[in-house]
Amino acid sequence: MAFENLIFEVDNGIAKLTFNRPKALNALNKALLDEFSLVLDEVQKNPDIKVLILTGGGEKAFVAGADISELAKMNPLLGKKFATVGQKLFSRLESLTIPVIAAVNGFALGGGTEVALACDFIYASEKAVFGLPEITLGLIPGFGGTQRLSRLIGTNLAKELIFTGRTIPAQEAKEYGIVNKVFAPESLMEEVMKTAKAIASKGAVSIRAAKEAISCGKDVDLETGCRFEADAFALCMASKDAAEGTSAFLEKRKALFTGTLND
Ligand code: CO8
Repeated sequence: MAFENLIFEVDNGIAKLTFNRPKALNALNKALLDEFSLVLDEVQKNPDIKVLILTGGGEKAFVAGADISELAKMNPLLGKKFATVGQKLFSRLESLTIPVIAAVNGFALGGGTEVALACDFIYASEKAVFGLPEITLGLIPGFGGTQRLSRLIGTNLAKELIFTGRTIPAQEAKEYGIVNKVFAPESLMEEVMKTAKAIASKGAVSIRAAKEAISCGKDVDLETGCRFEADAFALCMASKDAAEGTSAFLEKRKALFTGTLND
């Protein structure tokens, strides 16, 4: 698929979406969000895609936020509409059944941090900078940032960052649990690919079940979460992967997963 603001590639079950407006530091304008939505349609339709990676084109940025030149022209109704479009899109991203890794290679500000927070986890370059600086524009985060950041790092820390608009380097983001791992810029994509390949080599049914159990369980009490887990576990037992994985262990060989359910 050819796009004006994105590059979308699929290779051996691993899809990579590169935000690609380097002159505007990959800022999210309306056209880019429309293309992003088409990519999510494709990812949902294509069962061969096992992992999705998001990253930024050019040398400096992952995504430097929503496009401020578009925001500046919005009235309240258009602002609400744009925020809702972005929120729905990021919720769709978050609820993809396959794992999504954010490879944050530079500035991830405002909408850039918000899109990364909607991924399953974040690997970052030492050059990456995170933050929700909307307050410095007289705004607040509008693509889910007030919600996802506070759920991830706690309300007090989220309030401090959002009220001050302070941006933070990758290492500090790692200390807060926003980022899983930090790498030298030249190793970032190699390390992300290593993890993506490791995930893609596992059974797609159990990866999906694990993601659903964790995602569905995170906002409910432990007992309800454990019920989700038992149902997800039962789904795995209905897959050829469970038969293959357990037999392979007992036969001391490498499992070959097909990601399919029993006939
Ligand atoms: N929108 C539009 N253009 C941008 C953006 C942006 N978010 N960020 C950078 N650019 C453009 C600059 O205007 C500049 O363009 P030009 O060369 O034509 O002047 C080009 O990218 C390069 O940027 P800089 O020259 O500023 O590069 P620096 O290295 O000096 O600085 C920074 C890099 C620190 C990242 C700086 O560009 C910056 O502060 N950018 C804005 C960051 C920001 O405030 N992001 C939050 C935006 S608001 C938001 O994300 C809200 C999300 C929810 C919306 C809800 C819907 C209503």
